[in-house]
Amino acid sequence: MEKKRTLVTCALPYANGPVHIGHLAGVYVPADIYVRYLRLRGEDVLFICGSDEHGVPITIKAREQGCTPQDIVDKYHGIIKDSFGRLGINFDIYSRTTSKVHEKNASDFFRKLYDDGAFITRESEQYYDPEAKTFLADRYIAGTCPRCGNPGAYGDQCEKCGSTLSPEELIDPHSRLSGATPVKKKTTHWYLPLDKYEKWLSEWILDGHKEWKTNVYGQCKSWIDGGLQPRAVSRDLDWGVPVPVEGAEGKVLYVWFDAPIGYISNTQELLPQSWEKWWKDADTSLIHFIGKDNIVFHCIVFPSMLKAHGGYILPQNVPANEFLNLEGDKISTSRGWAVWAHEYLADFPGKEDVMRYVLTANAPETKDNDFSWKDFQQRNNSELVAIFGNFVNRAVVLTHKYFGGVVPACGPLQEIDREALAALPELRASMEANLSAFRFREALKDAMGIARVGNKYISDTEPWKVAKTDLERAGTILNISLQICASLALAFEPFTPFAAERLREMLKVGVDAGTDHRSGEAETVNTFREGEAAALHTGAAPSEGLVLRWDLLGRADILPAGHAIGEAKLLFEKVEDEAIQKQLDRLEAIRKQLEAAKKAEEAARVTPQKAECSFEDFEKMDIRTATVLEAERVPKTDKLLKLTIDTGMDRRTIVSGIAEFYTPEQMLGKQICILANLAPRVIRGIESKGMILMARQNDGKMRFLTPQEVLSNGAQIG
Ligand code: B3M
Ligand code: ZN
Repeated sequence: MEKKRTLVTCALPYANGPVHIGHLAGVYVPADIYVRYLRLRGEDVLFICGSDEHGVPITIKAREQGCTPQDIVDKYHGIIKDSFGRLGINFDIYSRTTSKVHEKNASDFFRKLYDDGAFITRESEQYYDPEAKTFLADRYIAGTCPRCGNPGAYGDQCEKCGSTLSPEELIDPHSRLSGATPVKKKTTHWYLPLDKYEKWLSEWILDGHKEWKTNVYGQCKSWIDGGLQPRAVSRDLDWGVPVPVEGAEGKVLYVWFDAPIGYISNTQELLPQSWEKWWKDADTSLIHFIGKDNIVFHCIVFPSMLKAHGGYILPQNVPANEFLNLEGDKISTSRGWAVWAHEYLADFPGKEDVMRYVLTANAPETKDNDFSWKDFQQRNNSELVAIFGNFVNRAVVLTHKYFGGVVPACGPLQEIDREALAALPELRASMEANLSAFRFREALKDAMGIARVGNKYISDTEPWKVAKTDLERAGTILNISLQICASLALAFEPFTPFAAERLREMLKVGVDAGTDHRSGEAETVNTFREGEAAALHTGAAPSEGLVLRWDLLGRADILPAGHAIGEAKLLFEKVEDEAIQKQLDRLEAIRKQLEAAKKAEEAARVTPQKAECSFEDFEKMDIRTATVLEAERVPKTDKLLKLTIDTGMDRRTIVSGIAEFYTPEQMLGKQICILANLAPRVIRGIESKGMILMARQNDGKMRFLTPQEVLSNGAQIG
């Protein structure tokens, strides 16, 4: 029988920064779990990813850092690829959208749609930098945010208040390239008329894929119900895949047009001869793992592109996740509020599985979820160490102690044995249902359920006591315990592959890890595990001996009596308080920095302009220079100073609420500006005639105004 064939893709991360735990939890860990599970079942799976190396943010980062976009993507592609590899996220290929294969493939894809008349062209007015002589992406325009006054808002978004903006809305817009004021200039682009695909999309998704996750289905429905518009698929930019059409100089494919084609290109790069069966054969089921912000591109835009092109299969499912927060706050790359994969790997060597476990246990599958370091420690210490690790350790150590490291024979079963064994197939069935429905949190609970069953069983049966009086019975208990260990080696292989491998070494069993699809192919250039002679995926299946396959999970006869097992090894180690405190301190330092930056911003923020006043209104005010002759605090107040001033016209008293900002001594002899004709008021029993003009910052800080050089008192201002 032909094996079931599944093509799994993960969103191609932008190579303008490293990946963080939000990416891992939302996309890469669940995808890897799914792939490992299918492979254990013996299915044929191809797992494709790579870096997304085009788009405006990469060009901006390059400009900020004074290097080329290629330098940026080279750097981050390396970091990202390395992190995935070390976390055991075993793509068959991790390539990049700057590869030659992709450039040609994306270009050909566009050209076919172009030749088939699938695009429409539209002329529009875009912002143009007359000094730098280039069109400006919205991101390249900066100005003041009309909502919050942030002077550094961008033409697409204000990062301070989160508003989505258009360049038209910015106050005082200027080019980030030259500082020049942008002008509008006509330009022509190609558009994919999504409106033409509306009916088809509605039938395919809304009628045909009601089984998709509700968050995904719901987003698709609201896009489709809202009415689809043509989408531009090209940009005026010098970084990207050139538009392969005459007269399109200076234009590249829009990054969201070329990136998903990257999935196809990377498959071609890996399997130059057999890639088509993965993309064009209706028997292949295509699954895209993505974050929720990518839903429209994977469910609406890319399928429309594939449909327009023809010949390609469409995604069978798009199990998009929601977002992960960090210690209660939104993860943000620009604010540095994140746990970076490569930093985690450096800080917690050997604990790749722990992060995989915790991110799965808290996966934001149905709603946004939170990662906290305390929870990380707690899950490691009281679940992985205390339950899973503890159980396995007891079973293996006792087998060595009483049976010389050989699986003892299983004697007659007692009720307690039957109960433990009966729980396993149930948990397996539940795991299968959850895994195939992309409910990885629940599936992990089931796997942990198996460890709980084992741990309780060995605690309740106490083989270390029984062995003293009834070795045969102790043998039965340990036989059953070891069978449960073997089930755990299977159940945890998708979730914690490194621990599963250590467990297999302890049990001296192998695993059938799937096919190397490259055999029989021409040598490929960029396989994920470059230079590694070992088989792909989860470790080579041993040529002889016991080999675990998914269908053995839950059985009572996985390990035959007489099978020699290996030495006990620790599956997990405790995470100490100090390690957690170090992480919390790091985050606290970031929080403080962010707060300080926020304060500074608030201080710089401009309050909105007051309602218009007439010249006549203004003329009523008599504003003049004056000099402070005497200054003293008003008794029993914190804020008030009593000032005697020379106005050039008279000596008078003004009571002013500036004691928080100036001592009486600081005011003495200073030339200031006053509103001279303000109606007198009695403040704390003192008659105050006039008002000192003060500039007040948004954070409340105040400074008096003083002429640039000393003037005669009574000089009129206006
Ligand atoms: N690079 C966006 C993202 O990482 C984008 C995904 C492309 S998938 C084809 O959110
Ligand atoms: Zn704003």
